[in-house]
Amino acid sequence: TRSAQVAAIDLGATSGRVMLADISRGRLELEQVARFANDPVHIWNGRRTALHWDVPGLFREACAGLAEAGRRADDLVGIGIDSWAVDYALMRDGRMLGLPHHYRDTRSADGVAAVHAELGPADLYTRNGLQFLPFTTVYQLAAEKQDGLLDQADSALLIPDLLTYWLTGTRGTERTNASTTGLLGINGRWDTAMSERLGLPVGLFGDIVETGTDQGPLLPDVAERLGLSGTPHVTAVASHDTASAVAAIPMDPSSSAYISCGTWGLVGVELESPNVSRDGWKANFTNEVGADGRIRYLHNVMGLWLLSETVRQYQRDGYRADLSELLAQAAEVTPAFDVFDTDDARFLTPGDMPGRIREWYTERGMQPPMTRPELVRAIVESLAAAFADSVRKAAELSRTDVRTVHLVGGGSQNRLLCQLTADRLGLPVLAGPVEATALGNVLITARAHELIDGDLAAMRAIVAERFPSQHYVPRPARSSIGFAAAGT
Ligand code: LFR
Repeated sequence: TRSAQVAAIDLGATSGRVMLADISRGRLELEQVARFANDPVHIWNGRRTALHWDVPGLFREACAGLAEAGRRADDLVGIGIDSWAVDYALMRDGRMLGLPHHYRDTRSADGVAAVHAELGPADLYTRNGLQFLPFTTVYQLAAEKQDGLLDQADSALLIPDLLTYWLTGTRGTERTNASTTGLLGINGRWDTAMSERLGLPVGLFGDIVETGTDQGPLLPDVAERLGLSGTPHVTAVASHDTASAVAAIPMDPSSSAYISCGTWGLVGVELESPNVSRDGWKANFTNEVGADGRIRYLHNVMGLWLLSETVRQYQRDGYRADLSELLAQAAEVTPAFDVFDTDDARFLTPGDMPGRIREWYTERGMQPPMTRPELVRAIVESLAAAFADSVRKAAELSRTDVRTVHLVGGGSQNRLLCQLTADRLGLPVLAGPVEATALGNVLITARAHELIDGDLAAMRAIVAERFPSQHYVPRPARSSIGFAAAGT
């Protein structure tokens, strides 16, 4: 086999990175070549201040990373791009119409009301199979329509597809990410009847691009600017970051649940086909498309966002907080409080997270965690409780005999979180790999270039061999703190 490398651009809501992988000759080496903060921007729009993604800045950092990847590689043949889901850029005549809105912007509340006035949540669920999240693309578009901006657009691109377009000039909407928009029917085709009924433009997202499709070489001027003389091609990988992560989880789907824990905690199982049961709808479980046509049957739990926003608030308060220090202190706390409901909508938008958490308790006449270590402990306990709860629900709803729980992503480095999750479930938690998303990304590109072959199971076997997980055994007689009534 040849010696060749592929690069992954992986954009998370908190940070982005460019990774370089050498997957030739039965090897899988992954190296980080760039890492950068993803800092959204608040911009006045004449009526209010809106929250946007700085996509030109992200593109600049990604390009710098690609140039560095090219310098380190001897033969860079492929590039894959993944990011968070649902958000999009409106386009006209090939140009971007303003910065994409951030899914944590508050505008979608109006969109939710407008959509639900026409199609109730239960109807929507039978059509698209998605859990309710107020920022799903369909709601954002409905809000956009009220702004009057939608009329000006001739198309829209999801974030990874936007970067693919800027790199190659090729346009399309990759399937896994298309499945998060709410506009795709459970049958895998755009639900044009629904768009018509909601008064949304039909065909805004163009053709679906199947995962693994070659999107062509870099534009000549891009290749030249980045010094990539071999002119690598861009592959449409499983461009929804969670789909990439799940593709790289070293699991046996018939007996495992997973938690992909970064900014969000995505908790569920992998299925062969969608499950749109009424119970699943009530439990707010989603059917998103995964690599190789699998279904990611999962629920969104708030995730590490709660910790990062808390640390941000402490810093605003003038406390020089360090998350690892706070977590070490939190591990020593004897919890004298109940867990809170991490799914509460008040935690979605940026702001004073410690204040909102304390408010959640006091509203119920409950004793809130007071000190910083107590508050951090409450967050980790509550996330672990929510993870355990969603694992149990996923198992029950899908009738999966879950014996192992895989926890991947940044959260797999949080030892307290992994241990508490194992304790609450009474099941072993296998933690890692940390970079599951980037691994899923590079594996699909490598397969498209025939550097590896095989199905998902074969790809997962490569990950299992090369990235052994850390085992957390449940502690039997732990006096765990209970669920608050409203949290379950
Ligand atoms: C995780 C993720 C989730 C999606 C959320 C918003 O990064 O992609 O899967 O629900 O971000 O796009």
